[in-house]
Amino acid sequence: MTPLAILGSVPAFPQPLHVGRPNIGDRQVLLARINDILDRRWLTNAGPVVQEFERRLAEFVGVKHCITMCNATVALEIAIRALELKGEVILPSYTFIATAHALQWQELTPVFADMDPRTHNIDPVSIERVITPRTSGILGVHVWGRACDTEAIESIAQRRGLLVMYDAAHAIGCSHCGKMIGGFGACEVFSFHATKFINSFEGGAVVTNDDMLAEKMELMRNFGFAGYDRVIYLGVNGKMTEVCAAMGLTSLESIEDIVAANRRNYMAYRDGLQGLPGVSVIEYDPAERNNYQYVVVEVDPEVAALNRNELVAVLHAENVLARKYFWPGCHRMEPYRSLQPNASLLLPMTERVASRIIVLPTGQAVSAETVQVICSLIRAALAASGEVRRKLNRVHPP
Ligand code: T4K
Repeated sequence: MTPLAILGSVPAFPQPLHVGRPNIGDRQVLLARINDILDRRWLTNAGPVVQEFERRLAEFVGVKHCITMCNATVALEIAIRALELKGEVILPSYTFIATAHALQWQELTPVFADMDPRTHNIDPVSIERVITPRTSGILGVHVWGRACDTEAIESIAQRRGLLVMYDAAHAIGCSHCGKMIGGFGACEVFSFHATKFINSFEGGAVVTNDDMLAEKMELMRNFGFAGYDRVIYLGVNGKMTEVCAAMGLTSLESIEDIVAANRRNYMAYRDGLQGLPGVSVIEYDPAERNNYQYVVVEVDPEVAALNRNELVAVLHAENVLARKYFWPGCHRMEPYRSLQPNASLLLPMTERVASRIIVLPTGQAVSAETVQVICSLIRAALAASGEVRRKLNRVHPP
């Protein structure tokens, strides 16, 4: 039986094992690109590397326009403003806090809809329930890279005269009904944060097929400048730097290797955790393109021998820094918790699922052997659940 640190053994890993260790790509290619940037002395403001990254991203996703930004949060803010969303915008509560903040930051009201527990994505039925005369749009999120029900969302939007955009921070390299994510709604937003599958250190992009919207966002990310000394919009500084684009481009060129590593780890987790009552690894549709960047485990506390929080405590003791994304849901974080104290009444599935999720380490920095060790730790903890629970109750009394 695998010894457990929570019960007094040495931790399985001497160093912390993070969920989001960055994938680096070809270091020599990256360094050569950075050298060129330094030689050119053109460091930001839509330089040649940014332009190439945008062209290659648009090609990869199959859209007309790609506008890179300094991060996805600013990209969301610019897209929301360019679409002229007003009043209330409906989004899932089960997302990273940036989705809600991007609305609130502009003094719009984020209205939280519940999730479909089978997909973890926004539930179209719940969207219908929270539409009011003040609603101007729907901001869907493709959680874990699994697409929202875009058909249902777009049909609601058409019927009710709403705009639709998507937060696709998790979804570069994924498809829906055979079409790459990036081409749905009025526009979609990708994140290239260091912890993302494709990274540009920090970075994001809005992709769209709408020429006017693209032009507007391009101006908005550069203070609204339409030429020397001529400002035609309220703008901000949302630009991506050349060095970030160099990293992004290099990362994009390694996409197949990164997906292969993610997929290998995902399969190893699935095999390693198979047959454990109440513990399931979420599925990715094999008929679609997936990036497998998140390994997400759902723990049913009524069936599994330990609950989610207990398993996370066991893993942290082993230096496996598993995460509880996106617990407790945006509606339970500030300022939404104070502004909308009753939001949870309409979010039963979000509350239920958010308390069951564990996200496990993966990516190129994690080997298949490491995955096997993590799986045996989970198995061992569940097998010794009585002892583990007693120990945890002593350390953190319930
Ligand atoms: N929409 C959605 C749906 C999102 O998930 C996100 C971001 C956004 C919008 C906004 O995108 P950006 O504005 O960030 O482009 C992390 C990321 O920071 C965040 O980008 C991501 N979602 C979210 C899901 O995860 P944290 O605060 O939970 O973790 P963080 O950044 O501390 O990193 C996680 C672990 O990775 C760390 O414990 C250590 C390790 N790590 C981190 C960094 C930065 C490394 O090993 N190396 C690194 O360089 O948010």
